[in-house]
Amino acid sequence: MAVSIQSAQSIFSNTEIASIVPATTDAFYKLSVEDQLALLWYAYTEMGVSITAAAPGVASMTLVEGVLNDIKQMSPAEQSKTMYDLASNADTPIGRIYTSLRVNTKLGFWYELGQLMKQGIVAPIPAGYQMSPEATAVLETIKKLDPGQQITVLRNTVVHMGYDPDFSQEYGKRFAPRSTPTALEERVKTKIEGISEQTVLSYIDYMNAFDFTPAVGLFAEEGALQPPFQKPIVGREAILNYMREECVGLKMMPERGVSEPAEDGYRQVKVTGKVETPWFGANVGMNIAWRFLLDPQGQIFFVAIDLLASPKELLNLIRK
Ligand code: 45D
Repeated sequence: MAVSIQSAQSIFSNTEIASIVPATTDAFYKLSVEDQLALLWYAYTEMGVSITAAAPGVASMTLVEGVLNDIKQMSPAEQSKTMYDLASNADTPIGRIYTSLRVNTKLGFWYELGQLMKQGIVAPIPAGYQMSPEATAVLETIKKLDPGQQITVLRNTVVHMGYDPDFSQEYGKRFAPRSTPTALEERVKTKIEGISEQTVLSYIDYMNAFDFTPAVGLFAEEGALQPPFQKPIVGREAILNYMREECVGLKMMPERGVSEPAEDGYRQVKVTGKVETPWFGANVGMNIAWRFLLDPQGQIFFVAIDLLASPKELLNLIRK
């Protein structure tokens, strides 16, 4: 059987991913919009981990200052309506602006709104609001997740708000801003126990330096990158746009891995370790696996990034 992106998706298929995250996200979407907003508020304020002060720096907040100022001028009822419209994907001017934003800016927007709600400048969730039993159950599930899984659920809900029928989810067709890579003298070389494949080591080093052009150069022309719970992003240009949009500020800390020959001269490599987001820094270490399939030239034909079910999966390096 020839190697394809589809066949590559099942390398190291015994990796246990945190499927509780998409399951919880689906349960969330079945709730009323009022319940969704209240649940997010309780989850966010009671989560036990908080956003680091430096975080909004990755968010290009100038893009949303106008919208935030407009919201501040509104009556409390209009403010609540604006949040309701965003969460229910209503076709409004703010909904359309919101959808065009990068993920980090969407998160920054809600971070600001959350601060304003705490200060009483934006309408809070009404005191004494009673969530439905279903919403209470989803909230309880979220509270029991590990912090890396909790913040992934929150992020998912924020990403899906807003409205735009013409918006392209295809990264290849979107403009993505560039950022400045870390200076060469400030870079640190990664070591991964059990791994000597230069492609894999360079991938981590370039990603940690936010040097996305050479990082993408490690991929085969039609190579693919599959983020957690998403479809593969195929081709260098699309991957580059994705990285520019979503990978600035990430800290990758691979710990160990295995490498073994695969069919047709390919090689499969699994690496486990932690990833930190600029939003939570060292407060939240996400347990991650990278499953690489390298082609005979040593280029990345496929890499899946998985959010692991539990910390014990960090040690699951069985060759399968
Ligand atoms: O509605 O190698 C209120 C890739 C109430 C790339 C609120 C990767 C009302 C390749 C509370 C105000 C990227 C795939 C809302 C690796 C309301 C690669 C606010 C992996 C919404 C390793 C809510 C990277 C707020 C990974 C403020 C796994 C919520 C990155 C804020 C994961 C939530 C990053 C935030 C994650 C969540 C970041 C800031 C999961 C951030 C999550």
